[in-house]
Formats: sequence, structure tokens, C-alpha cells
Amino acid sequence: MKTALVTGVTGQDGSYLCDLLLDKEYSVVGLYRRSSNNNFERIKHLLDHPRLSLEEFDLTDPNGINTTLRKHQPDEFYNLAAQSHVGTSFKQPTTTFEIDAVGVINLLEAIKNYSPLTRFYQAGTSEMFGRNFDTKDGHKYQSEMTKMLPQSPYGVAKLAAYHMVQIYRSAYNLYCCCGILFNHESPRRGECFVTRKITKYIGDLIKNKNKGLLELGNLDAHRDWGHAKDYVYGMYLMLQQANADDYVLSTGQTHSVKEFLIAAFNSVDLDYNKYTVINENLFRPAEVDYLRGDSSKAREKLGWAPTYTFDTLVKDMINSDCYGS
Ligand code: NAP
Ligand code: G4F
Repeated sequence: MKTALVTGVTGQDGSYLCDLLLDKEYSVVGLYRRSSNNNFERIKHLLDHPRLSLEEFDLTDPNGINTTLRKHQPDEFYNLAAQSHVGTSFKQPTTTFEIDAVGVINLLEAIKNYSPLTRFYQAGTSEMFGRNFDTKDGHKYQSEMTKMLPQSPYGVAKLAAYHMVQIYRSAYNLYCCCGILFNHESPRRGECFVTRKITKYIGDLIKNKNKGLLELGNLDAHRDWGHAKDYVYGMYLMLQQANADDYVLSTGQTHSVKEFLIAAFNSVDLDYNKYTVINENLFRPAEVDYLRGDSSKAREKLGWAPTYTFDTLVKDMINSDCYGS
């Protein structure tokens, strides 16, 4: 039986990846950081699973990381933990860098020293491209070949980690991959991210729980939104190949925040204009305006393809927040 360690097990992707790995008969160790009210909401359906165990772990603690790697020497290690909110990274740049960049060095060192056969996945992001894009047939897109020019402390930290993964792969011959994942959402998405903020608001509205208007920032930014379930499958595939490499996962479609807002409100026959207000404080000091990924490499080499469209993603989130299904 294969063993996998998953950091960020309390987060959106960590929870879906656990579902997938347990379905594939792995023994999974979910790594979580201690808090005053350990919140296992997203994995509550798995807490009694005989092949899932949970252990305390913090990416900023090298000693604990060394102990964890030495103890388990897993077949696969998925690093999904991060300070993952771009807006917060402007307010907490040092913490973000400590977790998202130095934390990855801590992991790579532990794997090199104590478990060099472990296959390692690092959660990279389209935020690393920042404002940059390439153009093909008049369309803007980002691929593995697009130059990365991050626009946020989060993007810079993730780019540092991406380069460290490449260095440990070439210098020490470790099997380590970086997924360059475009935005992916789901009913388990954190409520501080714009898609879930919108669908949660609509759910509360339907249930007569809302007190005020929905405050939003920049509605003009474009994102390539997929479903987290599809994307964790791509992570898994990256660690099953003959050779380690880096891959973009994306749908290839892009929509503005305003388009998501309209689609979500339309799906319950409501007019978003009546319920939303722009709050300038929610604009970021620097913005990534346009993301649309070209995932040809993953489609060709991994056989990966998204199964959800923009419309079925919106529907899944709305159904969950409004009707609990
Ligand atoms: P998420 O829901 O915000 O989950 C982040 C996880 O990291 C949480 O479990 C959190 O624990 C944990 N964490 C934070 N700091 C930690 C630390 N110092 N030590 C150990 N654990 C820590 O994020 P997600 O959406 O699942 O994303 C998963 C990964 O993919 C992240 O690395 C993110 O940056 C990256 N990514 C996400 C997307 C996307 O669209 N979702 C796209 C590209 C890349 P708590 O529960 O205690 O907070
Ligand atoms: O939902 P967001 O916070 O996602 P963002 O910044 O694109 O980051 C997410 O995707 C990245 C991949 O590209 C991940 F690496 C990262 O971890 C995270 O999962 O914001 C999306 C857009 C932005 O342009 C933001 O300015 O929505 C805009 N927006 C407008 N109003 C808002 C709001 N974002 C948030 N969070 N809250 C608002 O009220």
C-alpha cells in the first residue's frame, strides 16, 4: 500500500486530495497546523477512515518537518499548505514568504536528507505570471513557457518555491514537480475568495440570513476558473509519471469577476445590482488583470482534462450554498 503525506489537509484542495487518495487505496497522513479550534470541517466525513491519520505540522518549523519525513518516508508528499490569500499577502508579506517560500525549502531539505525517494508535489500558481501573458491567434494566455512576473508578495513567494523545486530536481535528482494551477473553486472553497463569497452570500439571501449588501472590490479582473476536484486529480497524475516535470492545469476559458457575479445571481433569478456595492478598500495595491491558461502539456502528457465548465462550477457552488446539495 502506498503512503502519501498531505499538508494543508484542512484546506479546500487538501480535503479533495484526501478523498481521491483514499479512493485509490493509499494510506494517507494529513498534516495540519494546530489552532485553538482545530477546524476539520472539510474532512469531517473522513475522520473515522481507517487509512487516514492526522498529525500536527507547521511549514515554518524545520525540526518538526525533519522528524515527520524521517518517521514516514512516504511514497508521495503533496505540499498544499500555504498562506493562500493574495490580498492578505500584501498585509503579511513576511509571514507569507516564511510559509510559502522558506517552508518549501524546509520540506525539500528534509526530503533530500531523510527520504530522497519520496515524490514531491508543490502547489504552484498562475499568480506567478502576474500581469504577463503570451499571445496566440489574437488571444492572451499563459503556459509553462510564459515569463513569470508576479504582482504580489504571494506570487513572489510561490515563484521562489517554484525555482527551488527546479533546483532540487536538477541538483539532487529528486522527483519533485510544481503544478502551475489556475484558480479552482468548489463548495469547499474558503469564504474569503471571491467566488465563494458570492455564492455564500446568495445562499444566505435565499435562507433570509443576510443583513447587508455584498461588498466587492475589482469586478474587471479575469480568471480561468476550474473545479478543485479536477485539479487534485492533475496533482496526483504529476506524481505517477516516469519523470518529474512542471505542468499548467487550467480550463482555457476566462471570465471576469462580474461575469461570475451575474451568472451566480442569474441562476437563482435575482438581479445582482440590487444586492452588491463596490468597496474601494477591497481593491488590491496591485492586481493581476487577466489569467487564461494553456494546459496543452498536461492534456497531452498526463491525459488530464477538466470535467467541469464555468457553468457547471457555478451551479455546483450555488446548489451547495443555497440548497445544501
Ligand atoms: P486553502 O484552502 O487556503 O488551504 C491552505 C491550507 O494551508 C490550510 O489547510 C491551512 O491550514 C494550511 N496552512 C497555512 N499555513 C500553514 C503552515 N504554516 N503550516 C501548515 N499548514 C498551513 O488553500 P487551497 O485553495 O486548498 O490551495 C491549496 C494550495 O494550492 C495552496 O498552496 C495554494 O496557495 C495553492 N493554489 C491554490 C489555487 C486555488 O485556486 N485554490 C490555485 C493555485 C495554487 P489552516 O486550516 O490552519 O488555515
Ligand atoms: O478569489 P480571489 O481572492 O483569488 P485570486 O487572487 O485570483 O487568488 C486565488 O487564485 C490563485 C491562482 O491564480 C491562487 F494561487 C491563490 O491561492 C487563490 O486561490 O480574487 C479573484 C479576483 C481578484 O482580481 C480580486 O481583486 O477577484 C477580485 N475581487 C473582487 N472583489 C475580490 C473581491 N477578491 C476577494 N478575495 N474578495 C473580494 O471581495
